[in-house]
Amino acid sequence: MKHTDAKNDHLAAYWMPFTPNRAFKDTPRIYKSAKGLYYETTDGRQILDAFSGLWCSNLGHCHPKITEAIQKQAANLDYSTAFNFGHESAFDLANVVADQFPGDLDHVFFTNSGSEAVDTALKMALAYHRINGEGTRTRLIGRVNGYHGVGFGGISVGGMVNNRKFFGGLLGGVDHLPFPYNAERDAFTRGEPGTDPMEYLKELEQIITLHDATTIAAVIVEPMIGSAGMFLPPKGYLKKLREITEKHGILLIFDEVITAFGRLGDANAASYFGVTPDICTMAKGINNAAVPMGAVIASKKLYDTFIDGTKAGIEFFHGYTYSAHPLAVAAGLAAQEVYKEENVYAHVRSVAKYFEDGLHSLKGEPHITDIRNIGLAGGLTIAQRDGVIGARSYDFFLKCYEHGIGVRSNGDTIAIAPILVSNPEDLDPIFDALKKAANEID
Ligand code: PXG
Repeated sequence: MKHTDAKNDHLAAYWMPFTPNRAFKDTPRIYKSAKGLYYETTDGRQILDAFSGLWCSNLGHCHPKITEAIQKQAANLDYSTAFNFGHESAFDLANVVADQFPGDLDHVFFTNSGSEAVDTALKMALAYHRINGEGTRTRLIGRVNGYHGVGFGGISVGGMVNNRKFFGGLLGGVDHLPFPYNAERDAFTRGEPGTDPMEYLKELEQIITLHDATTIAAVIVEPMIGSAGMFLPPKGYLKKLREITEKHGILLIFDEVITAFGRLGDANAASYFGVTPDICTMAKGINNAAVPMGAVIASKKLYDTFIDGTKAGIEFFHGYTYSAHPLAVAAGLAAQEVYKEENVYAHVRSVAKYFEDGLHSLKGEPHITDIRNIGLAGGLTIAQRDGVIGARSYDFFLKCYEHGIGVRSNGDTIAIAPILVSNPEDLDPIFDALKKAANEID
């Protein structure tokens, strides 16, 4: 082993993602097992998972049905290429997923992560226009503070500064819509703020005028803003966005990597908000994150354009060695059964108000300058200490962990995403820990 001598030096070889490596390796937090709502650490502590892993373990950890499905699949068909070959269960999962999306969102393309799903969706949009005889439509529009994974496409349309600024020129021809939330006015709103959505969307009309609609391929947004700290655009924003994009022949992509499969109390945000985009991305909850998986669902119109527009051969030059990996698919089919059998979406609706009240009861606690919620997703803003972004919210996160609760800090925010099968009594310890953290940090 190359690293042996210094304190915790055996941790050095692993370059950890999105982690302050130096700080972590000095004071590591290492999980050794998980069951239901809890992780167990190597030092024997039970941590209540108030972030569903990373917005993904929606049904709790090591669900026996999902574990069994993966084990069986591993012993029966460990791998099958998806290029020119299929396995039955991939078609089954595509049907189960398609049945849950509204309108003519009918055709599912499998990937292995949300980032791959986003880049797939962007490529689909560009290729669609080209096949459709509108090859001039190459511009993409994202949003300030948007998170669309870490591929070059995703960070180009994404709008979180640190995820972009180190990485060169990115994709050309990208614009960003304004962040659709104003903390001064909207702080402590329950659910969606009531602002006129055109306050934020008039800029889309200006971008369309500036570049001309015939140059714009797609707009991509998170229907619920996740990574930036759980924010909601105002009521009616997504409907208005649909109207404007449709009017100009611009494809609308919802990045549903977090919102698909129950987080809002519905199968996906498109259903929840009653707005049907042309493409949705998903990942995470699709198979409870037990094996890496993502997917893109596209409208019939889009799919038919590819299929009918190609005389022979491959219609979409895109795919991954592990697309529709049998273990991921097996986990997906099992997870989808559990969502149904345990009536998980309705359960989220039934506890959402309790969650909302519990979170908003923290108003007035030290350092908390905003509280937001929808379904079983919550966000807090923590006042900056000495003008240093994220310093106090990181302490807040560490303090929650000391109290046995796993949440997430990002910039000056704390996000809370309880496992979707949580009951009110499982949520109370989360509120207690948040309150203690607010009172115990400087
Ligand atoms: N789109 C959205 C909307 C996401 O939330 C991705 C794409 C990328 O998925 P992969 O599977 O490539 O990681 C995500 C991922 C956070 C946080 O702090 C959220 C994600 C990832 C890391 C941190 O909220 N979501």
